Amino acid sequence: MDRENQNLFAALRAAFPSDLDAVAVETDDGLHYSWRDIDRATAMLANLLRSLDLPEGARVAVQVEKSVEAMMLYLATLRAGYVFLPLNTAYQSAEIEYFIGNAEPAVVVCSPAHFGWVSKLAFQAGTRHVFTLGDDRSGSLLERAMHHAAEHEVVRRTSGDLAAILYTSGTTGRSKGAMLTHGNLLSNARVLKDYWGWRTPSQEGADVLLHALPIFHVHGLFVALHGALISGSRMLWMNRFDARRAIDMLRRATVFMGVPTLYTRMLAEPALDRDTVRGMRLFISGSAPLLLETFDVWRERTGHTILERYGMSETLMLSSNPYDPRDGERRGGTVGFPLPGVGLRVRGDDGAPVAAGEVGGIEVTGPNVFIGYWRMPEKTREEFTADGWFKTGDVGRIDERGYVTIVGRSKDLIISGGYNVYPAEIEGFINELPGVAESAVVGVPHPDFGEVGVAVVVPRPTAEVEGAAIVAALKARLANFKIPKHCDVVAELPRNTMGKVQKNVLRDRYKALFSDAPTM
Ligand code: MLC
Ligand code: AMP
Repeated sequence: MDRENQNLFAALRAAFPSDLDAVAVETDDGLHYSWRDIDRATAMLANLLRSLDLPEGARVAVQVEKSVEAMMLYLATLRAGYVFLPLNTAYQSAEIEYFIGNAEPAVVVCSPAHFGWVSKLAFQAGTRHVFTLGDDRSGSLLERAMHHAAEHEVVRRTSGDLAAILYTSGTTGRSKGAMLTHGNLLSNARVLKDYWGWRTPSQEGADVLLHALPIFHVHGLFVALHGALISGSRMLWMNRFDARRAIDMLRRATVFMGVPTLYTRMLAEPALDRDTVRGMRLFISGSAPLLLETFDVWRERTGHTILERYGMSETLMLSSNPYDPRDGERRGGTVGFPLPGVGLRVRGDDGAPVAAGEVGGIEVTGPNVFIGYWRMPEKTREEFTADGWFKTGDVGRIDERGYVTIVGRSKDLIISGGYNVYPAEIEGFINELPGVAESAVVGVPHPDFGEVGVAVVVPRPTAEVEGAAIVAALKARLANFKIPKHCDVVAELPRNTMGKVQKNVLRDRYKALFSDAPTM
């Protein structure tokens, strides 16, 4: 018997509502896209990709501003059976050069304004096709796709076939590409649809998602987008988050997903009140710790209890506070229960299980867990236990009722406004600057971004080094969210008796630098 096509796009397409002329996406600047538009545009783009005669498993690397067309390019890549590789628009040339060199994409799509330098890097790395796509529907990609048919049979894929590669930085060394399969993405989307009670258009109170996150990371690209598509739900679409506009759009939405910064920014707006969120069913937060204070104030102001969940690029979503009150209350400061089908355990440093409530390393398993790092078998082996569980690098505990709390990270990672910043990467760049002997980057509390990086730099003897000049030099080389918000030049770094830099001492020294940062 012919097996069902396990291409993720086939499942998403099957969930489109029967009325294909209904509105699927409405942008904040007034554009409307029907389900039929999505079907036809993704078919044209998929036909364009197929016409390029790319090798099986070809990567399509995309660094473009958020737009509905960028979403369609993602869907078309799935539809055509290729591998999507999204890149943060903040990445600069040194970062892009690495990703393109490492992933060897057959196709690169970039913003029209960046075509000069991106195409040069891509052609040098052997990429044959470079297209452009602007957030105003400009660029060569759509021009070329217009000449292709608006029908396309979804390319067959098995659940184990690669669908996307997401680069994630490492504690040491360069970024690693987490390889996610059609099965990883689809199983997670289905679990979340059920667990969060998404309501399809045929149900009463059909859901409408306010999509306000970037679409180059797990949260906006997979959790939010797949959630809406696999439920046939309409999306209200913002290319860029703006708190005031978002509050206004919440009046017509039922589901919202954000990193904590989006919640604190909306709370800073007097317009946010119970009336604006009257029609809302669910607010979800993730990607970074949601402060208990934000959780409490949000509930007081809006009457809604934010549902916090936990995940990562390598594993997609792992745990969630309950949606259904019969499963328990949503507890601030926790990330809820392991999702159905996800195994989540806590292990001590010796790898042995810890008692309930005891802290240790979080390890996970399930159909959502990635299949390894792109062309890094050694790294992949290091991150899995002998019995096949993935070591998240997060430190936490599970209480007697089963709620998971993340208390810290064993990986040296700063999460700033929902973006990951690896100190080792920033230190590497700083240490290469003239006059620098060594440096340390630590995360400190920040009222807007939750946490931000602070650099502490030791100059070489007799060298004159200034903090502001270091920050300026980094700006030319690194994505803007990675730039330390402060840089101090000091005579020496605090070290323990083993000679290791005591980052905890530095974190303590700078913890009140952004003084109105919440302390909870
Ligand atoms: C912007 N800036 C940041 C920053 N974002 N600094 C630190 N951290 C950030 N996250 C700085 C810029 O460098 C710039 O500084 C200034 O702020 C203005 O830039 P901007 O681009 O205009 O900022 P803004 O549009 O306000 O962006 C803020 C934001 C954005 C919060 C809307 O960062 C954002 O969309 N974050 C969401 C990230 C996300 O989707 N994460 C999910 C990862 S998935 P200067 O000095 O240059 O002016 C994941 C797994 C999971 O983690 O579980 O979900
Ligand atoms: P990324 O590698 O960008 O996918 O980021 C994943 C990391 O974000 C996880 O390993 C956690 O450290 C962190 N994270 C995600 N969700 C939460 C959450 N709700 N609370 C605390 N940390 C989180």
